[in-house]
Formats: sequence, structure tokens, C-alpha cells
Amino acid sequence: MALKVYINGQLYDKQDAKISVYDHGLLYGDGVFEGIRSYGGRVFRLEQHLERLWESARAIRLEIPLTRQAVSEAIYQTLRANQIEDGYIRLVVTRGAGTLGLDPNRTSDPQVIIITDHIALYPRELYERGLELVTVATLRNHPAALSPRIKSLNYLNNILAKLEGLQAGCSEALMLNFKGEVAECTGDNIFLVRGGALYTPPLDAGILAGITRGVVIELAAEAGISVHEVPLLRHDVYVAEECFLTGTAAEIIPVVKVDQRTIGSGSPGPVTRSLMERFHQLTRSG
Ligand code: PXG
Repeated sequence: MALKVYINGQLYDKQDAKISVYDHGLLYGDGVFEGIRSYGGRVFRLEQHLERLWESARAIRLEIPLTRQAVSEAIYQTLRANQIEDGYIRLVVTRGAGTLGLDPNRTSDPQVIIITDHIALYPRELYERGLELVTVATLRNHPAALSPRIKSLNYLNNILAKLEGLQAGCSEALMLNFKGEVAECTGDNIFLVRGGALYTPPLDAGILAGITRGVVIELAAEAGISVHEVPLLRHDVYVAEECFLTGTAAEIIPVVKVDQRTIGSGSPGPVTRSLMERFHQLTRSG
């Protein structure tokens, strides 16, 4: 059975799920998206993902042609059509087809696309052994030029960083902001552990307000672990006892090496492992 993809109210077989080459989503990266997960047939933190999508759309003056309720139902409909319980959902809203030229006023019909599929970002063993990162020269977008809070279809900033990371043999890359502070990775937020407490860059470091980041902050509070959202430097990363990344696709993944420096003991630490366990409980058996 072919995988079904939702576009504007209809389900299409994967090979027939197509949009116009005049769509400004393709021509200019003019659109917004969300990466979401479902666990056991339930969409994880759906309200928060929809809230962020609507905020991203508002920021670029893109009117989503459906209500949140309708998008929510369309997601469940697409999951059911593909019989996916534990899956990955890519929700995309493009500006729609228009004339050549940037003017978004000369477009019509924003496309609402829902892909439901499976994703395994990193091999299982990396969750046990931990990841290696490298700091790359590509700075995270200056928040005054293009807010990293907008999850737009324009991911070149992150892709350039990802290319640099891969070039250096690392599957994730650490990006700094224009002040030289730690921002985030190309598709994940970053946390450090020091003295039993968590440290993570604040949103005004110019990062995406990650939903998994928010979940980890909640889980830490439940576990009695204090969380400090403070500007961090690379030095803070090098001297951290533990480090991990958070993201919808990656969930929580330990980091054991950054710029050739071993972090802590060189294997995933106890705070990281206990948060991974809590996250697993929340998503798999909650
Ligand atoms: N920073 C950036 C730049 C991201 O793109 C995150 C942090 C983590 O946010 P969430 O809300 O997911 O905790 C992201 C999210 C993919 C993929 O296909 C990427 C993301 C999410 C899901 C899938 O590579 N990035």
C-alpha cells in the first residue's frame, strides 16, 4: 500500500503528492513547518506545535487556510490512513503558487501538506555511546535579521552548518550566535549539566523555542533539578560534566565530545540518562 500524503483536504499516494513549481515555498523558501512525533497513536504536544506553527505563520503574514482543529483532525486522519502509531509528522504550509518575483501578495492558495512517516535520525548505539559535535563557523542567523524563532522553510543557515559539521566527521554541528555565545545545533537545542543543575541558552540567544527543550525543562522540575537559562560560551561546554541535545526527531541524545574535548567522563552521565528515562516514560507509557 502506497503511503498517503495529505494536501489541502485530500489524501494522495506518495508519488502523486505534488505541488506547483510556482509555489513560493519552493521558489523562495516562503512558508513554515513543524516536525512532530506520534507515540502509540497519540500526537505528542500537538497543541504546542500548532501554536508555534501559527506564530511562525503570523510572523511572516501567512494566513493558514484551516482552523487548528481542522489541522489537528487532518493529522490524525493521515496517521490513520497510513496505519502509523509511532511516527514522524511533517506539517508544512507554503505561501502557495504565484508569479515569479518575491511579492507574496501575488500568490494564492497556501498549501497545507501533511507527511506522516518514520524517522530514525541517529543509530541506536549513539544514544548509548553519545555524539560528537564540532563548533562550526556558520553563525546562527542574527535574530534582528531573521528570527530563529520562526520555523520557516528557509533552512539554509542550518544546512550550511550541517555541511560543515559533516565535513568534520560529526553528525551534529554546534552553532554560535553573533555574540559568540552558544546558540543551538542545526536541528536540536543544547543542554549542559554542571553541579547537578541544567544550563541551556535563553531564547534571546537567538534559538528556536524547542518543544522538546520545554519538555526537558518540565521533566527537570519534576525531578528536582534546577534549570538555568543563561548565556553560555564554548568554554562552558568544554568544562561541563554532561551535555545533551533535544529535538523532536532526536528526542534526548547525549554528547560526549565537542571540538575534540571529552565532556565529563566521556560517556553519557547520570543526569542525562535519568532525563532520557523520564522522557521515555512520558512518551511511551504516559
Ligand atoms: N533547533 C532547531 C534549529 C530546530 O530546527 C530544534 C531546535 C528542536 O525543536 P523541537 O521543537 O523539535 O524540540 C529544531 C527542530 C528534521 C527535524 O527533520 C528537525 C527538527 C525537528 C524535527 C525534525 O531534521 N528541528
